[in-house]
Amino acid sequence: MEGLLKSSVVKSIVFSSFDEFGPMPKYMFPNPVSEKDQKESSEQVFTIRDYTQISIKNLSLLIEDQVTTSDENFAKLKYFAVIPYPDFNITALTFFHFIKIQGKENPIPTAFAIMVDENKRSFLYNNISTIQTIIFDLFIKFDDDIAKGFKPLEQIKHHFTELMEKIVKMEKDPIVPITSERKLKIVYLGLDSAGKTSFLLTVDRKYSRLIGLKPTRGANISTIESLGATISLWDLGGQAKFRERYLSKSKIYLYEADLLFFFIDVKENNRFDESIEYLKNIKERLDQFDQKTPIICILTKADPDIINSRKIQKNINKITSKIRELDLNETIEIHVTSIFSIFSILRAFSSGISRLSPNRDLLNHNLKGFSEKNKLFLTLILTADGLVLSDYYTKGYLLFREFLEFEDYAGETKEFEERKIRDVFEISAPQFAIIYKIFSKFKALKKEEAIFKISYSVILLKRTILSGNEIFILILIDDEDKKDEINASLEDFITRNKDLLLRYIS
Ligand SMILES: Nc1nc2c(ncn2[C@@H]2O[C@H](COP(=O)(O)OP(=O)(O)OP(=O)(O)O)[C@@H](O)[C@H]2O)c(=O)[nH]1
Ligand SMILES: [Mg+2]
Repeated sequence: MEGLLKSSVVKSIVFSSFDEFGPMPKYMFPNPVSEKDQKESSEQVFTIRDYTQISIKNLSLLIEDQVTTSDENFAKLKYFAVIPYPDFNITALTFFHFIKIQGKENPIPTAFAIMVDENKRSFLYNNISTIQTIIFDLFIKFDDDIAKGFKPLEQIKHHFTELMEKIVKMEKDPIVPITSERKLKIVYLGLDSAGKTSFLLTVDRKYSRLIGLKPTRGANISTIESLGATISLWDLGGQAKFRERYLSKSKIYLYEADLLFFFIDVKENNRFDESIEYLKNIKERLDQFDQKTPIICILTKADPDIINSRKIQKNINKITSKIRELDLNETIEIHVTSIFSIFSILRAFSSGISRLSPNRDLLNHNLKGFSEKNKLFLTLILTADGLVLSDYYTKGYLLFREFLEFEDYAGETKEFEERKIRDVFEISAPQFAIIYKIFSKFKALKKEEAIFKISYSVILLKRTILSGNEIFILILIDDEDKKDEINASLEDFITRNKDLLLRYIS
């Protein structure tokens, strides 16, 4: 094992569990050294105290903001997160899950961390899906092995050796070189005039350039720096002659894409089949590369003045079912947008970016716990650009809507049920518009905290700085008197989750 670790980017691995004595490191590689040996060592080595500190930090991320759920559901909770440990100059990919052990009443929270040097963390991001699969495989066997109780290190060691063998093998055949920065490739695809360049410019806030937009000739690659990562945006002009080129040279255009946005103009129902054909061809290429690139479908040009019209609603339904036919596993996310509703574009873009975050699920889990505990209706964590890093909303939130009547849904047939789900977007749209307006106002105020009243509800806004990045928390409550209590609990939440935000995508 020591040899494997020496030949790998991975410096150390630790499995911790939360037992009667609190968070404890159970299995550690390499073996912890004494404090004296640590002082004398020229390399970085960990003492039992270091490993314990890492275990405490890991497990507190999982268990502090407990979401109300039954034991069986606990067993289903599995999360990955990339977490920094600045004290040790390391970053870890950590796997959290609960293990059922015979004789113990409750499933035991555990954390398993694979640690690399801080400046080599791109290794974790770039190989994340492969490493995740390796870890999943390990714990299927491991959980079985310890179902009757934890075993001595010698009897359990082979699981971890196997994992390291697989990782070392993977490193010999690197997909992407290890750099100190994560590089991401996002590709925009769709027929000509679908609205790709407009979407991109709206995200980029270059409104003035929206007027007199020319068709994109071939690939237009731009780079943005966001959340510590370099993101290259490939805007692939959609005229037929270009489309053929992307498909035949998919090794250049689609290979290694981290995320794909596919655009369809909702007004052009006579081009739906052509669009679907293109999407199908793209999916085939991705499958050839064995690439599990997330696809976000953007239904564009659903402008506020026409979105509720019969025709547009019919078109949305039609294209949605065509996409679903193509994608039986429903991995493709569908968003409805308009350049006249910036928030619709930011929501869709945020949703895509969040797919690139290994920390998204754990962050959402913790935000849910925090929001439930404080009985909040809506909680958003935003960047200064308005990107939503994490969100939580309840049905109660919809009661705040001041624009529509609930009675429409008196008859709860299945059809109504489905319509209701899709309508959540449309119903909440006007409120999001207000929320974004308030958010922009607050940003301009340059204050740390502010309260805005909108009829019967109160929006509480807070600004915080994480390693030089501004982060905003937006909370919707029904009663201003709850403010102090929420504030206290929020401080706590931010402190505990700041590392998940810090390593959101890079
Ligand atoms: N009403 C409305 N028009 C839009 C919207 N988005 C884009 N458009 C218009 O649609 C036209 C085409 O938009 P582009 O963004 O250039 O489309 P594209 O997908 O980049 O087209 P190619 O570069 O040829 O592939 C422009 O005239 C835009 O102003 C929208 O949300 N609503
Ligand atoms: Mg274009």
